[in-house]
Amino acid sequence: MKENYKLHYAPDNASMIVRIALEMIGAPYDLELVDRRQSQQRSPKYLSLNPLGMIPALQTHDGVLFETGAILLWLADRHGGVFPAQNDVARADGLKWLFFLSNSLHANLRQMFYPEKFIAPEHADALRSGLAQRIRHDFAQLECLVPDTSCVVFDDSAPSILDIYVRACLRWAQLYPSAYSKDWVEVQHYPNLLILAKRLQAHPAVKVVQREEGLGPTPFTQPTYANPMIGSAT
Ligand SMILES: N[C@@H](CCC(=O)N[C@@H](CS)C(=O)NCC(=O)O)C(=O)O
Repeated sequence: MKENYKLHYAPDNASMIVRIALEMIGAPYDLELVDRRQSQQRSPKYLSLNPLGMIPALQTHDGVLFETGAILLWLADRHGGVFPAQNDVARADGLKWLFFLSNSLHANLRQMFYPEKFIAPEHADALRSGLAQRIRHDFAQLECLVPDTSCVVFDDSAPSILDIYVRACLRWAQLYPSAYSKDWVEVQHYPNLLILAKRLQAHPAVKVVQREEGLGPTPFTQPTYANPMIGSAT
């Protein structure tokens, strides 16, 4: 018998997206906490799994995967049901937006949350104000997609990895940077994203992760800081 996947995670980190996908797919997995209070993501043991020192990493029978988008696509291709398959006409759309989420929205959020990794401290505020504009524009692009019923990849009747990824980004943008005005992202401008966020947070797969990672009662629409029983988000 093949071993379960092992997800190296921290509560409310990008691993949360993968964990929700694993729950949705119904794939068995074990968890290994990366303790952020001890910066374990930079420990030699973790770097041997993900040399980039970022969470998540997923151990599979094919080796270790990292980068959230790559893990999601690999899982979707292996298990089906959460992203258009190779022969589905919707796959082209799906790929465009998956790469956009990973390369643009998620990457922009990363700079917004950790400016010290990208620029000298005295320039952090200027970087953040430029990024805030770009991130609002990224969400606005996604907001326009939702009413387009031909775009099956943003369809809450069968949530996709894109739906999970977008809602996680929406959650974090409402919470972080923690010492920053909480309404910088102006979520009221994205009513379509919020409607689907409300539906997604009622999904049984989300409920499991919400409970286990202490994400609060409305993790996507009105998020509160994670209060996990084990580990910490930052
Ligand atoms: N490009 C990475 C980004 C992952 C990422 O930003 N992970 C954060 C947690 S949400 C992290 O590891 N932060 C700790 C650090 O950078 O030291 C991915 O898509 O997986």
